Amino acid sequence: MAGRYKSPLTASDVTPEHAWLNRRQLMAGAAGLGLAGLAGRAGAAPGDLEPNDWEEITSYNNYYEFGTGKEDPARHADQLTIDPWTVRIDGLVDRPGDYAFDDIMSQMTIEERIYRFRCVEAWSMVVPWNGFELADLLDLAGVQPSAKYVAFETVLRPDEMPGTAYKMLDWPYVEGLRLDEAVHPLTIMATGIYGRDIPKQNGAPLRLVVPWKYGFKSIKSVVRITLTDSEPPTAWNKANAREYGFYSNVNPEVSHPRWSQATEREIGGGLFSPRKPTLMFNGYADEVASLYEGMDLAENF
Ligand SMILES: Nc1nc2c(c(=O)[nH]1)N[C@H]1C(S)=C(S)[C@@H](COP(=O)(O)O)O[C@H]1N2
Ligand SMILES: [Mo]
Repeated sequence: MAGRYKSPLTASDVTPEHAWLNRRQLMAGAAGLGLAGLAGRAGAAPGDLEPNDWEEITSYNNYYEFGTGKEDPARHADQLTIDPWTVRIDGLVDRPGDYAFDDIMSQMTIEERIYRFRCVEAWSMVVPWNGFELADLLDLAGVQPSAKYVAFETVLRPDEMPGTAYKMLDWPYVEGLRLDEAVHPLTIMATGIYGRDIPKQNGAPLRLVVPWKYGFKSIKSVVRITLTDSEPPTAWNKANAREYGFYSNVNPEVSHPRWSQATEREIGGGLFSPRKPTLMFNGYADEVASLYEGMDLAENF
């Protein structure tokens, strides 16, 4: 596996909220290599990543299982039971089974990753996630050589998820990555924000974060991860294949059929702040462009 990506900035550089490290996020790190992942570190990337504040990140959300309004998840997601939680890892793996969230956490190294987050709706934030590399979780289960894709599934509990009464999407919410995307060191399972447990509206207790793809790829509250040899179906592609492709890499040159993706509105930027140019692969081209060498990115959108 490739070397660990070093986060360009840590939240401590820019905000006092970093002081909030709760027990679960801390102990998980302490069990592995450690707190190195939480400490400040130098890096090579642009230094313009100022994280959004806690309030913005946790009150403006997309989580359709709790409703389609941006305030619905913060209002309704407290109904979701997240303890106990298990993730079934199955398909083309050596050790399929139900992995308890706490057991996973005790074996993972929690790091802080400050990532740009770009929704397909053309707004963006910067989020200081805590989490671990998906590759490390997949190593627990032992990926078999025949595996080529990874499929993900969100919990489906109609009693706790009022939005699922409406067939906005074909529940449960599902997503997928190619295996090389899944094991890329930028791809994480996020378990925290600002050192606190990730709030339910953001996908507690663990959600995927793939920073170079549109936000909908970053599936929340994951209960199942399946290694497969063929491209898995994805919720938004099933809903509208013309508008939402399997890859959904952030690309300012490929417009959504109904709007341009060339620029984005920064959440928290204020009413009169100018739109920001959207960057190829959301600013992570140096790290990930090679994954798509030789591919037509307009065709494979
Ligand atoms: N299960 C599930 N995952 C989901 C969604 C959803 O509706 N259900 N919305 C997606 C979309 S469109 C975006 S932009 C991000 C939003 O993440 P955030 O609320 O933490 O900012 O979650 C993604 N993951
Ligand atoms: Mo989104």
